[in-house]
Amino acid sequence: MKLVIASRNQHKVTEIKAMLGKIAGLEIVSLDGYTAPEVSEDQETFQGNAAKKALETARYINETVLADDSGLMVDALHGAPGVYSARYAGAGATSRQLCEKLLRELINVPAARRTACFATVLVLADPQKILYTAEGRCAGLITEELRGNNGFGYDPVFYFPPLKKTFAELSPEEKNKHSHRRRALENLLIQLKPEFSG
Ligand code: ITT
Repeated sequence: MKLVIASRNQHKVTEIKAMLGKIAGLEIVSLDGYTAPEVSEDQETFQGNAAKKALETARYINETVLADDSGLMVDALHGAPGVYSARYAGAGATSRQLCEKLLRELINVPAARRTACFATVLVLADPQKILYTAEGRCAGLITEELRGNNGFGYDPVFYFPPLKKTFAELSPEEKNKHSHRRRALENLLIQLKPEFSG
């Protein structure tokens, strides 16, 4: 089965390919080589945006696709930036700009109240309909400064207590073992299992 990852974010594509790449019977390809219009992410939930990205892209390119909508929810900010994670510091903001904006918003918030959670919703769709939906979450704390050079987005300020490091201090393999995206993919694979041997 061929699966096109309906994402313009190369970091996500790399992570998903690394995690799904070895499954027998699944050929994972990126959107490179397809002309597909950018889907406007105007829904209020990760689920809504992931479903929209998946179905619109599947219909346009006439392939089975996997879409990923993700974000960071910070408790002290009542769940922000949430579905606005990519645009929190304006269109086209860098990882550093996103992280610095978040740290400014949390400037007087003590360590105990800096709890946060990454979420990923994956939607698998063919041109006719949504086939499967899966979610994964990962809990952590927001640091007081940027730490580490790996990963992308908010990884430099997302401290993962079980490994005592930020996601940006983890190797790609370590992040892919524990991340919200990994957990969402595992939940998707549980549903897909009868269709694949690996
Ligand atoms: P596509 O919609 O094309 O997939 P995008 O980057 O716009 O790409 P989202 O709408 O899901 O994707 O935006 C999620 C943002 O949340 C993303 O741009 C990052 O800033 C952040 N984010 C998502 N997953 C992350 C992760 O694993 N580590 C760090 N930040 C992440």
